[in-house]
Order: sequence, then structure tokens, then C-alpha cells
Amino acid sequence: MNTPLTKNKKLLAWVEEMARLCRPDRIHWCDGSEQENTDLCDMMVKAGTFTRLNSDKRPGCFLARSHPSDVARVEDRTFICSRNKDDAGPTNHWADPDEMRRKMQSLFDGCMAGRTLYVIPFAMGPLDSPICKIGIELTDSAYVVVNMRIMTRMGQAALDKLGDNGAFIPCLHSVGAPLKPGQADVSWPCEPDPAKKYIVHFLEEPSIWSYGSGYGGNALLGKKCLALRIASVVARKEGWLAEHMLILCVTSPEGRKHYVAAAFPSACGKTNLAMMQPSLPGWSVRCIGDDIAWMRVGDDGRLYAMNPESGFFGVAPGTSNNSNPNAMSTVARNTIFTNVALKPDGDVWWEDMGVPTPAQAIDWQGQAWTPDCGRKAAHPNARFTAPAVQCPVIDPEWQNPAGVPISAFLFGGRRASVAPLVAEAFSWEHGVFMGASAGSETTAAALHQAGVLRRDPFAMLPFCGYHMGDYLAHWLSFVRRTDRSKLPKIFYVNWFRKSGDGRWLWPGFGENSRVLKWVCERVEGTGSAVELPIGLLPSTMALDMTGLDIRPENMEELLRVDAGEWSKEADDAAAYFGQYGAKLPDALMGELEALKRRLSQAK
Ligand code: O2Y
Ligand code: MN
Repeated sequence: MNTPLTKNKKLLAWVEEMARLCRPDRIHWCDGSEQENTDLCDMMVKAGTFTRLNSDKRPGCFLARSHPSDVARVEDRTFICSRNKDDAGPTNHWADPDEMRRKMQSLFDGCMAGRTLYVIPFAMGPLDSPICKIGIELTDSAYVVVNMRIMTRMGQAALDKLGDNGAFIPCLHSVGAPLKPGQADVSWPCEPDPAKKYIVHFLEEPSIWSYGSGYGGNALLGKKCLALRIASVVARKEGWLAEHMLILCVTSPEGRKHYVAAAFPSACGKTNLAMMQPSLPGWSVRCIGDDIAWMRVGDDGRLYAMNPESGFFGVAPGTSNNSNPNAMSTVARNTIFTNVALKPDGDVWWEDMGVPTPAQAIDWQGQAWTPDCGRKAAHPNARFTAPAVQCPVIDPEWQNPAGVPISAFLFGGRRASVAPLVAEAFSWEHGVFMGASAGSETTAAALHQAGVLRRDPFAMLPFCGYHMGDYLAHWLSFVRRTDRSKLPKIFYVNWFRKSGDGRWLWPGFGENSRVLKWVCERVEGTGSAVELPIGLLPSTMALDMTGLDIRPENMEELLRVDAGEWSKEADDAAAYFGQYGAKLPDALMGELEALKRRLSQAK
């Protein structure tokens, strides 16, 4: 063991206790230094976990290939353990904390044999933020260490912030593949049986125990586990919000700035929107974060957001100079690629990268690949892990410990029909109703059947650590925490509406700046709107369509609100809300009734 880098007694005792349980061969306290990172990367290259990419093309970059059973977050193996089952609510997999603790003790018993236990101190959020939280992840995966170094503020600075007596959130992780004496390791150790993977959150402690997977959200415990599931519970107690939201800054040609936070389910282009290049001349968008926002009411009564992460863990397939040129620049160096293809020239490639398809490559499973072989070269959930500072449009305020004041929230999802391009809520309560009833149609790439509407309140379905009814009540409580006039305006957007013959009606990407412009104008009180039963929509001339050739009938369809379709939508939302039982806030039932009333008057 190298020398522990702290005198924090609780931390030292916990590491000792966990080491006794997991029985690693060695313990390494991570300082987060450049040298430590280089040593770990070199070691993983030797072990076959990492392939060093061509340094002329991708300096400081590596490729990892996971085990084929370990390619994504495992929602059905994600558990919320609270003393009271009702605290987890109907949308989480609840497990009894005592039983689960026993199960975890037996799984972790000796699980790190033959391996190194790495102690990763990390901070979520700028260290001086009033809501910055310290986590300590213990892991037997060097891949996790180097990814956590990009995704969080990791190392000595986090330990210094913790101090001798500070509190931390314990996060224990193992790939679940102990080595017998003399047993050779594999390049991606994990527990291949999906039924033996566990991503467990003990709410009351709070703590996180993750076993069997080395991939993404299952293993980088600062992200979905701490910054969303555990943080959502802590935030409710402490009076703030931990949300699955991107944060961006939009600036008008006159220099007026507005910060916007937006929640979309996975596979709706959050990273693309967060780093968007506006097509409208003179407008700019800067990125504060692409996935998670922590927000609190500031001294002036406005809601301030910060990004608790320090990197991007983005989906590679589909990322191109067309869809997201700023992400492409971000991943030009110092990036870890997981499950993309390797070209003969030592660079990476993935489907829809917007560059010529290579005549041959090594696919994400390490097999020879050609364009006609019938397989994808990159896994659809292949990822890049890249430092946020490398994003060419990172906002100068992105590390401001106070956060940035939010002017507007956007909620949305993929809807081929029914939902218009944009609608503004009548009030905070109506906006919460919009977020609560948001949903997305599944894509062919997802696990589920394509085109099925999956309601995903606030895009938090897989990430809210407690009862969704209590969560909605927490959102509603903000009208009592501050002056309602200081709260952000709320909008529902849908970039994905299709024509009757299945063509996208809206070009998306940089053209979404036209919607952002209207949002800014509404915030400033200048944009015009028409009142429809579902909300306030831009009047025909209100969206700036300069330079974009969309046929008037398509524009009409994009903004069409059909009272019949919306009555069915309201019934469907009501049925969905039914599962929250008595915990469904009255205000939301009120919004549903009011919507039905407005729709019946419109028929
Ligand atoms: O599959 C994984 O482990 C990653 S999931 C993910 C990664 C980055 C941002 N968002 C998500 C998500 O599923 O929302
Ligand atoms: Mn996400």
C-alpha cells in the first residue's frame, strides 16, 4: 500500500474494513496526478485493456473493448434500498436494505483477490460550491480510475476538501472477478452473468455498492449513482434539485445571455444540444454541462445551476462534424474510447462519424471487420470519455462555484406525432405537469420495441432515487421557496415530429437555435405567442425562419395541436399518474383537469 493521503479517521477505518472484506493484494490511494494516470494507462496497455491510439491522429487517447456482456447501464439490476418500501416508489426496484447488505457482504467477500484496490477520492461540483459533495470510490478497476479522473474532480484536492473530519459518500465497486493465485487476467474482467450484477443504493446511509460490471454508469459511481440517484434524495432533504439536465448559455447578437437547462431521456441528442452551433447568424451557444445539473435557490431568489461533472461520457455512434462538431473537437486528444472500431492507421471509427467508411477495421469485439460483413463496427452504446475543458464552446462560467442563473427549462422527448415543436407552460405548476408527463418513443437501437411511448418524468425515471410522487411534490415546492416570478419559465420541445409519410419535419441540430431564440424572447417578454389548450405556442411569424426553407404546410404541422389527440394524451397521462396513488400531488391532478377542460372547450 502507498501512504494514505488523509488523516480522516472515518475514511481510514472504512477503507480498512472494506479491504478486510474484499481482500485485495494491494491498496493504492489515488492522488489524481498526471504521473499516476500515465502509469495506470501504461499498465493497461501492457495488460491488453487499453490500445494506445496513433499519437499523430489522437494524442493521449486510448481504446478499450469491454466484454460483450458488459456494454451499458443495467436498469433491471439497479436497486434502491430504503427502510420503507414506499420511499422508493413504484418506478424503482426496491430491495430490503438488511437482506441486500447480507447479499453484498457475501458477493464482495474476497472479490478483489489478486487485484489492486484503488481508493479514488472525488468531488462532484466545483470544490467551493455550497452543494459540492465528496465521494470515495473503492474499485478494483484501473479503467474506472482513469475514467473517474476525467469525469470528476479526482485526487488530492478532493481529499483536502474532505479534511480530517469531513463526511463523504462511500462508493464500493468491484468488477466481480477475483483471481486465483497464478491465474492470468483477461482484458475486461467482469461478472458475465447479468443476474449477478448489482447496482445498489442504500438511501439512509447513504452509500453505493456496485458489483459485476466495469462499464459506464454501472462503474463510474460519481455519475448516475451519486450525482443523480443519491443526490436526488439528499437534494430533497436539503432543499435543492439534482437533475438529469444539460446546461447551456445562449447569447443573442446584442450580447444578451440566458442560461437554459434541458431534460431529455437518453438518445434524444442532449450532448448535441448542449454544444450546438446555432444556424442563426450572430447567436452563440456555450456549454456548461451535457448530462447533470445541480440547482439551488441563490441569494437573489433565482435558481442557480452547476454541472457536478468535469467530463463528457458521450455516445460515439452518430457523433460527427455534422451532428456535433464541438464534440468532435473535444475528443481529438486525451480521450478514452470504449467499444468503437480501430482503423489500420491507429485512429478510431464509428458508424455515422461523417468520414469515409474504412475498407477494413477491428470492430468493438476485436474481430476483423469490413463494411459488408453484416455487423456494426462500433457498439451502438460505444462511448468517449473526454475532459470538459477541451470543449471549444465550454462556457467561461462552467466552474463558477455559485452556478449560473437559469432563465428557462426545456423538457422533451422523441414524439413522431401529437407534441408540437415548442409550447410554453402557463405557470410553474403547469410546467411541472409538462415535465411529469413527458415521454419518448423508443428508438430501434434501444432494448425495447421501436416506436413505443415510454413516459419518463423529467427524464429521471432511471435516476430518481425516491418516490416519483414525492419528487413531483419537491418540484412544486419551489413556488414556496422563492418568489414565483424569479423561477425559470418552462417549455416543452419536440424536435422529432414526422410527416404522415414518415419524414422528419424539423431539421434539428443548429436549427434548434430558432426555438432557443423564441424561448429567450419569451423570457424577456418580447416574443409573441398564441394561447392553445396545451400551452403558449409561437404565432406563425414569431419563430425566426430566416434562411430556412420549410414549406408552410410543414410548419403548420409542426405547430399543430389536435384537441382529439391531446384528449387521448391526457387520458394516457392520467392512467400513468395513477401508479403514484396518494403521493400524486393535488396540483398535478388540478393541471390534468384544467387541460381536459380547455381541450373540451376547444373541440
Ligand atoms: O450506458 C451507460 O453506462 C452510460 S448511460 C449515460 C451516459 C452518459 C450520459 N447519460 C447516460 C444516460 O443513460 O442517460
Ligand atoms: Mn444521461
